[in-house]
Amino acid sequence: MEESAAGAYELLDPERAIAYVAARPELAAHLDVSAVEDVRELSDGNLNLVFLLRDRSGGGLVLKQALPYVRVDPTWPMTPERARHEALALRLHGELAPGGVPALYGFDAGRYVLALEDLSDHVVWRTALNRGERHEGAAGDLGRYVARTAFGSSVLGRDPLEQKLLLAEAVNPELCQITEDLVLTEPFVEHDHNTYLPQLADDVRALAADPVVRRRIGAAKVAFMTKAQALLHGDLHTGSVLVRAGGDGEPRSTRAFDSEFAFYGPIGFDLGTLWANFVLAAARSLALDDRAQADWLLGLLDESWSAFESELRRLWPQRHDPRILDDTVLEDLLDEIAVDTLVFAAAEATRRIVGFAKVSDIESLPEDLRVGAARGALAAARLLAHEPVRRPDPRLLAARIGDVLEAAASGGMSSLGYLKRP
Ligand code: SR1
Ligand code: MG
Repeated sequence: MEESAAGAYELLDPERAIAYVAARPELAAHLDVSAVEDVRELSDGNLNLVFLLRDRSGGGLVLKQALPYVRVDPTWPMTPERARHEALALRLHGELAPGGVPALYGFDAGRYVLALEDLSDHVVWRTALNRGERHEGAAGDLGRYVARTAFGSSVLGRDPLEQKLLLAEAVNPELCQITEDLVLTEPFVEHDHNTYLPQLADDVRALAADPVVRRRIGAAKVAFMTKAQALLHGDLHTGSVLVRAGGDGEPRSTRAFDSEFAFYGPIGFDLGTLWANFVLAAARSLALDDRAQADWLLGLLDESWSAFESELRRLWPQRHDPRILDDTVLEDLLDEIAVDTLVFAAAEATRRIVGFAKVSDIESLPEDLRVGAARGALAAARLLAHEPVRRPDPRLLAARIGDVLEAAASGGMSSLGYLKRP
């Protein structure tokens, strides 16, 4: 039994997972408990227990249980209520962006368990990217997912009374605090959570002391805490995305999962998190001397943004209140979201190099290559934070980021992030 503020609850293990499903007739359509052939623990994120159960006739489901602490650091208490937030987001996002998230088969508020669609024919996108694979169309799918969920959960597409009730239900203070600390504060100050290779000490100091960075990140933190535009995924990095390539009669599939950080926040936060992780993947590719893959990855900035923008424009005629929301409002909103995207991307790229939760794109590189990749990511973050406060051309931006990453990967950049003279 595990204690939480809400009381004690029993944690799952492989045996209990079978008994759990057996006791829930509503899950029988997805798994034949009398014919279970495999129960696998998949818990590889930072927070939760995850089990995949499969039966002999091809049925299967996933059980995900929130622990009352951080899985990778059990001394860090964490509300299991986050499971309710994930269920809320999965339900609403599933309605607004069909096929964009795993199906939710059930939610158990007493044991903080979600029963989810078996997506074991998919792969975590970060894993695929680390292998140098390309999943064409996935970034566009995610741009459309963000547009549909943002439009449909916000006052743009929803009755304002209903939207306010949803917003109240989605207030997620503990998980937001993690992001406020880990993404938008700690990497830019001295903190015990910060760890990095000693060769990067000057880069980290220079970034944190840069007055433009401090001003933009500070403003971004205020925006994160106050700009309740839409029900976001809240943690939309490439490790929160499952992809399946199309072929053999199966369509392509892209699913955003792990939405426990969902809350009403600035739409650019989801896009910026994605952008940063494309940049980190590109830094890895350049460290491995694969410029073609890095160019493809940096092209995903444009692919995701263009899909987002086109979808928002497509939905715009269905806006809830066209009496006063005319087309100029849409243009201003797109400008605002793009500018937010830039700075949230800067924060996410920085924290994945400096802060508590690192990424395998960089961490799995041998140390001699890791320095250049990490230095490039920090320089790219600085570049993003220095962008003018206007809607960028993502292709031109990507080209500049590519140059910075390449210079760092090839040792052509000093520790302060400036290009060395040839
Ligand atoms: C303590 S949680 C650390 C990180 O893991 C999650 O996936 C979020 O990205 C969070 O910042
Ligand atoms: Mg996660």
